[in-house]
Amino acid sequence: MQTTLKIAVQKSGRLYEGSMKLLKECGIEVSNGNNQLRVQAANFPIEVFFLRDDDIPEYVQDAVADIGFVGENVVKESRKDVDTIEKAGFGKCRLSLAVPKNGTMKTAADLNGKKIATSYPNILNAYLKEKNISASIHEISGSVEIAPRIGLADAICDLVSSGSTLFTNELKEIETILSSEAVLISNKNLSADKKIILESLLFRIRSVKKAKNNKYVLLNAPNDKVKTICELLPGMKSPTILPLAESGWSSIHSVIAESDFWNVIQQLKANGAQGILIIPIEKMII
Ligand code: PRT
Ligand code: ZN
Repeated sequence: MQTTLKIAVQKSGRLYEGSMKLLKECGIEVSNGNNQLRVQAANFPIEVFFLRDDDIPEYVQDAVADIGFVGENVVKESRKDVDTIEKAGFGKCRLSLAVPKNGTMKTAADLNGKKIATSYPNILNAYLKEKNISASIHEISGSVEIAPRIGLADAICDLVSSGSTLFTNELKEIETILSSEAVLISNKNLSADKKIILESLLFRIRSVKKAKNNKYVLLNAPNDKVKTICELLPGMKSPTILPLAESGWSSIHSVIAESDFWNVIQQLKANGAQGILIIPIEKMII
């Protein structure tokens, strides 16, 4: 029988879409039409298990699933014995301390002697210990942001992404304890067969991520500016230069990092580049 790798994905919630989209971008077809608990991919040796996110670290530790997509925040809080092998590039958020907007507390040190509500007691406890802050932790499982208003706690420690929940509840962020995103975790004792499938999946995930972080750039430049412009475009190896039908002009093709994008574009224009096209890359294999 052919080996399959069992991958845990959040059944519904904030990580479901991102996980399924990443598998699709990796060319893996998974249909979850009937809201099933487990589905075999059509064209890759993996079987997807749909689970609650909080259960994923334990299931991966216990080899119910071999690997899984889950928030780093959940992995750290659960303290399960699993390997974190790759950042997945979605589900970004931060675990932060927040206090009433109009109160007197301004820094984490002001939390000494106070009560903090959170769903992340383990991470918060480790942070308070490290910073030598003596505060009590009140563990609640949901709607943490209303705790100060109803007198349940003085401050909160909760996940933040846009900040609008804090804003609506008249809270302000005073410290980030953890920056988080979805990660791929793995059981520590995968068989050799499963490791091979995992390597192949990782190769695809990395190619997709690399492509997202880079753009393909095409531009025209007068020949006397080609050298200067090429120096601005680091490229994968070196840029491709092709002569244009119009004499004295060339077309330059290269790849630039998303993060350099606007800086480089300004400099290219300033150096005589024209007709600049920036094109998304679907997969990038180096
Ligand atoms: O049912 P199940 O147990 O599987 O799901 P869940 O309800 O426990 O989790 P879910 O779907 O809410 O979140 C899954 C994961 O998404 C989290 O563990 C994080 O890794 C990640 N994530 C990313 C977030 C957020 N962003 C986020 N903003 N998880 C929760 N939030 C909540 C936060 O708790 C707060 O209530 O959104 C609110 C704040 O959002 P902003 O945009 O107003 O700042
Ligand atoms: Zn959950």
